[in-house]
Amino acid sequence: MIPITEYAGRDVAVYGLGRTGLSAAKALAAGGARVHAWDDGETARLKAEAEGVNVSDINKRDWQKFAALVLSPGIPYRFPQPHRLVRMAEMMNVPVVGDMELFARAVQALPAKGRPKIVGITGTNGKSTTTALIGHILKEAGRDVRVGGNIGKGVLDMAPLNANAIYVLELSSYQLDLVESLRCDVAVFLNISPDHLDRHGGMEGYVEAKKRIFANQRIRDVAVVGIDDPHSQAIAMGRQRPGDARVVQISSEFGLARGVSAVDGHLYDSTGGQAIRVGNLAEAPALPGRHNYQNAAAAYATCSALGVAPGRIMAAIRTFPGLAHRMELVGEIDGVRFINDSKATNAQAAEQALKTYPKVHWIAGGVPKAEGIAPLEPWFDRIEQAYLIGESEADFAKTLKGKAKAVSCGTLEAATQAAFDAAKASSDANPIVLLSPACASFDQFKDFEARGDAFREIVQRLAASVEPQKEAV
Ligand code: UMA
Repeated sequence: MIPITEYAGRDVAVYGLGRTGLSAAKALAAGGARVHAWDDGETARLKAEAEGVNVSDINKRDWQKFAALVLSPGIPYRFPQPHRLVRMAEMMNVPVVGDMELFARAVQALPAKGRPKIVGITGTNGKSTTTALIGHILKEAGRDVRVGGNIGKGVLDMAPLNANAIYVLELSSYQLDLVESLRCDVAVFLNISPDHLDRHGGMEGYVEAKKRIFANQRIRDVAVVGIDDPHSQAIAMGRQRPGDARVVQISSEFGLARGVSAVDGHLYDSTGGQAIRVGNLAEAPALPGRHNYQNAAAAYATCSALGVAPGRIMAAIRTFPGLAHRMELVGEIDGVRFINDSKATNAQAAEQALKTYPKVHWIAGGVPKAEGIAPLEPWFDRIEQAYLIGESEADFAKTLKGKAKAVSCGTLEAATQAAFDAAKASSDANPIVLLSPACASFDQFKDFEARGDAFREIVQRLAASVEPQKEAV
């Protein structure tokens, strides 16, 4: 834990007691603040209480005494409209901060020589993989590295600050909205496409939130920027004023005269003006597909900026184990491979998976995003059959009608069974059952992790039910 001493002896309201709020409440209390923590959910309150957090209904407290409101990123800050308690804080002149801001200020308060390095990673897709990959490379290179943030670990839950450490932080647009002082030694901006627009008042607000990752960077810092989409390209071009951090452009689509490129998986470093071949990403089994080439290029550029030699980076890229729920192989039964890509909660993310495999038995559906699966039409010819689940069943069936075969299955269990039966019966030599829902999970699961875990368990049960028959034969 990273104790926060900034509010020692003062009262602080903490709202939301998930991963962020719980860790912030504990860190503030450890630093001497009087914490008043609240969550609208009883389960979260009971859990916090059991962990020693002072739970008290901040709706009923005197807001004049609060020195700050620590807001969880999932609670609306500005859009669709500010949460009632955000309005209350603003009315009472109580500053609203996020856990990242508390972390950033704690780092800034250290003497220059005692400050750890901070690597921040944002983007619409690929940020968790890139974050984990950077963490893996730095660890393999013998660095004292800590990985957290949106990837699933509250930043204040991480090991205490020390001068030699490198904090590798996945930053969501929600978290960036609540940050003022964060200065990233290396800021990674992977890509941007419409997502979470309701929380940012539209695309412009979303881009502005993401761009905050560069705030406070200085000339000696590094900005690693993907240039494979128009918004990111404009951002890379716009960051060339005197005093800006050094920009390293990355691409998985273009060979770059200056930058890091990974076209067709061939990783080249031309940051010095001359293209140096680093390696072939085909040797990295956990990083298939063009989107992963972009992630690898970003991780390479970052670790290189932190002084890790190209050969060491490439060796670590080869051994990267991958992340759960992102194109994760969760089983193989009778030659049918099951891929868990539950993290694909929008069409752009699902597109990455569909692009990777020539033919798939595709399980999709849940709570759809505004654009549904229409943007995936160029890849519909890769669908042997779609197995539809959840709230979006009828909508997706309509979009696929006449373009790809689809069956409505209702549940993940029924979809997996049906996909397995059809895949096994197909003439394809290496059939793939792919769960890449292009939807949020909340209609049937707690979150995408629970959905992916459920898929893994269903596959395990299927494997167990198939095994005894084999033995009997
Ligand atoms: N709550 C209320 N009142 C409300 C709304 C929520 O009391 O009106 C309470 C809920 O009851 C719950 C808590 O707030 O107990 C949840 O807070 P939260 O949604 O901010 O979730 P955390 O557990 O703190 O997790 C957050 C990130 N979640 C979101 O931004 C939605 C996690 O990212 C992150 O890993 C974690 O902080 C640690 O940094 C998850 C995510 O889905 C993976 N992120 C989005 C994404 O990647 O697309 C942005």
